[in-house]
Amino acid sequence: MTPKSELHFVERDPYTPIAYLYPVERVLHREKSPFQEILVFESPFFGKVLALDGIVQLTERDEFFYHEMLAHVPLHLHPCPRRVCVVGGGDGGTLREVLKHREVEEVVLVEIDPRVVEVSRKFFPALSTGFDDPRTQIVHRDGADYMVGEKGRFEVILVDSTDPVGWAERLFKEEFLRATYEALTEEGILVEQTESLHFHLSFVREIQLRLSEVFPYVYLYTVALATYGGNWWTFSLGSKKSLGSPRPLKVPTRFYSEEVHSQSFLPQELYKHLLQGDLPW
Ligand code: AG3
Repeated sequence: MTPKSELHFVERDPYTPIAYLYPVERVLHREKSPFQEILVFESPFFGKVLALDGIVQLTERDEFFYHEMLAHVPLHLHPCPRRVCVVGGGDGGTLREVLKHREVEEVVLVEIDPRVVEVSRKFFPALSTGFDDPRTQIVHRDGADYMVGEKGRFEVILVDSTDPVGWAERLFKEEFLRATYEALTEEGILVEQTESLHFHLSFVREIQLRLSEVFPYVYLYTVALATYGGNWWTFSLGSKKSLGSPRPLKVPTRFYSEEVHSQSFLPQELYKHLLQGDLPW
């Protein structure tokens, strides 16, 4: 354990029943943007860490688990994802994964806070590789406002948001989900990051039910993460068409694979109980 005198970062998330303590080697950056407090620090095990308003968004050590799962599950399920929208994701991690797909011709990154993009460029070069790709368009707008104007434009929409409080809250409301439905093409797929199955169970259920008011086919898949509070992290997927097997693995990955893909969906029985609201925890 680290001695008491060392500097620590304490993540105190009001929606998480425990706090996480990260030893801090160095604070690399700290600012208050018009939208949030942005903090980058170096931690011995996790490497560089990005926190927004005191909540850890990514660490160099485990970011790829989350970003690969958010991007590659839907991108391997869609027959030909040409145009993709990433809502949030200003660090560029999701964008990096999306751009690995050769079918992708255009990615619109809708990030409300330009400072997150700039901070990522400076401190997270391994994540921000896609910002200058000719297929990338960066739009600094509220994702919920942006989506309303788009009709039949995207094959896949990925919501890489912060927790569903503050600016991100609207991204989980029915109005936004309906806007994404309209913004998707005929076989379109939406995925939202939807928090922890341990700590935010009723939220996960609520989103699943809300999604099924809008999309005919709704699914839930998960990944185990080292750093997000609750660790058993969920992704909620809405699709206009019923989904089958994924296309064969198309891209280089560190974690995602065809096997990981098929094992990531919640077992039927658990899923049924989740929807019924009677999971035994
Ligand atoms: N996605 C962050 C997910 C939410 C983190 N929540 C938490 N730690 N309580 C955005 C960052 C990765 N691109």
